[in-house]
Amino acid sequence: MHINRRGFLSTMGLGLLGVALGPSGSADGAKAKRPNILFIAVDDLRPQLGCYGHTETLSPNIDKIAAAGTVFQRAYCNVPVCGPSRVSVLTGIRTSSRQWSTGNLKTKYTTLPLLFKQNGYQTISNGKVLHNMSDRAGDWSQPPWRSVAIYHGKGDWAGYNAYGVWQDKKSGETLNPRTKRGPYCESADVPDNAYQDGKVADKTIADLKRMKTSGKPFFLACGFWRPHLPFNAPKKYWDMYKRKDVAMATNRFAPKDLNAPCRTSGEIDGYALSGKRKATDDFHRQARHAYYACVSYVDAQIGRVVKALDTLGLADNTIIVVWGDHGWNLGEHNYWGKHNTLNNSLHAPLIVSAPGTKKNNRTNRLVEFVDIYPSLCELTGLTTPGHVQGKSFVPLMNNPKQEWKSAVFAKWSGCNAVKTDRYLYTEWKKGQKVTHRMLFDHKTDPQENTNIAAASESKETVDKLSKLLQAGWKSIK
Ligand SMILES: [Ca+2]
Repeated sequence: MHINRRGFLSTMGLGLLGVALGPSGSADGAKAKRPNILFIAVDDLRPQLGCYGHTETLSPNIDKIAAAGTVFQRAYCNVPVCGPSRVSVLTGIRTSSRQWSTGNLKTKYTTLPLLFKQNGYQTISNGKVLHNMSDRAGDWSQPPWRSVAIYHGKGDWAGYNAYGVWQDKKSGETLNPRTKRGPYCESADVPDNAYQDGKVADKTIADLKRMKTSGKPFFLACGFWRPHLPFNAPKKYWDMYKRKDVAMATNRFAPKDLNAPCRTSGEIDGYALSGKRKATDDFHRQARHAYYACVSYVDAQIGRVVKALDTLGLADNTIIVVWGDHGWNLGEHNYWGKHNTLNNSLHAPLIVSAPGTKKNNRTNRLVEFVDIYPSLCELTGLTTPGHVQGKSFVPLMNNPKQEWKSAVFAKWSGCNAVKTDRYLYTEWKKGQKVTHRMLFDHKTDPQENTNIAAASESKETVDKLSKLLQAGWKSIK
């Protein structure tokens, strides 16, 4: 048992384990009832949620978790793509866009699930947690579980469909001629567990029932596949929205004076019903409608899991973390995807509820995904390993307005970015020479419609932010 006494006591001071300790307040009591963690990852979920003020999207179950804890209103991923972002969360290391698995990290590290496993937790991985199922499979108490062994299979629609990705026969008649994949969205009239996320919820609920009687604390990771492409969700979730009421992005153009190699991937064009259609109003409305349906579908699965937690009497001693692995552009700048350092790609949802912390809490302070690892250590009284490159955000869960990090950092292929209270600045370099810059003033231009990096009045800001990028995350307190 590696309890850091100082960390434990400071946690006690915040009253975080007050519920867990029981009337005796003894350390043994805390040891016996160390908080569980329900760790919910949602693929490609941008903060398109009611609790982030997006009331056009229906997410009542995530909003309920938010009401019981803290919404990090300005949380940033460290890499805007699935695999590397997930590696950064589960290792606490600032990854690059090439680090799709933990295997090529040079730092010596213990992953978050391994740390919990070493400290008496049952660690479970259901659905998409790390990008590859085999990555650090031994760090979990049981082999990672997915409803199908392989997701990124090769072959045509029939092969994909075998994994339940598409459920509607019409999808099989609507293939992308190049990839032979089905449409980028689908609204089959099927039950929740016809698609993978319903199965992930079923498995997670079964695990909760099993763990209720095991007597051990758990770190239960539950990774939902939607709203990642293809935007497939049961029809009933599409029916929650009226197409005509779905608002399109108001900035369907490239940022003015962009002059930088900022783009998005062609991922969506690997599916049918995309391509040239992307510029049309029909597509903009349909794609947003489809994304919202997927958000509501996943939200309902999260609701089922949280309800089971409650019914089983586990809720009072369970920390819940909900995070999307990065943001997404839903037609803004005519982008459909992530893969750049625009705010829409880097800004991601992060919601944490923990026993003994403030409810209905929200903070505007800047946090980043490498901060999740040390925060979970603090909330459970474990020592944060020395390799971790983040800072615990737990103090913000009780005092959301206190002084905090003045900047957070992100990397993408060929560039580095820094987000401060006011600005988001990106730099591309060849050797030591800066080749391109991108600067947005979020105070005057939150939609990022004008790159002001080359403007003469930006010179002082650019110099300052360039130096900050050079100094890096270690220079930030
Ligand atoms: Ca993702």
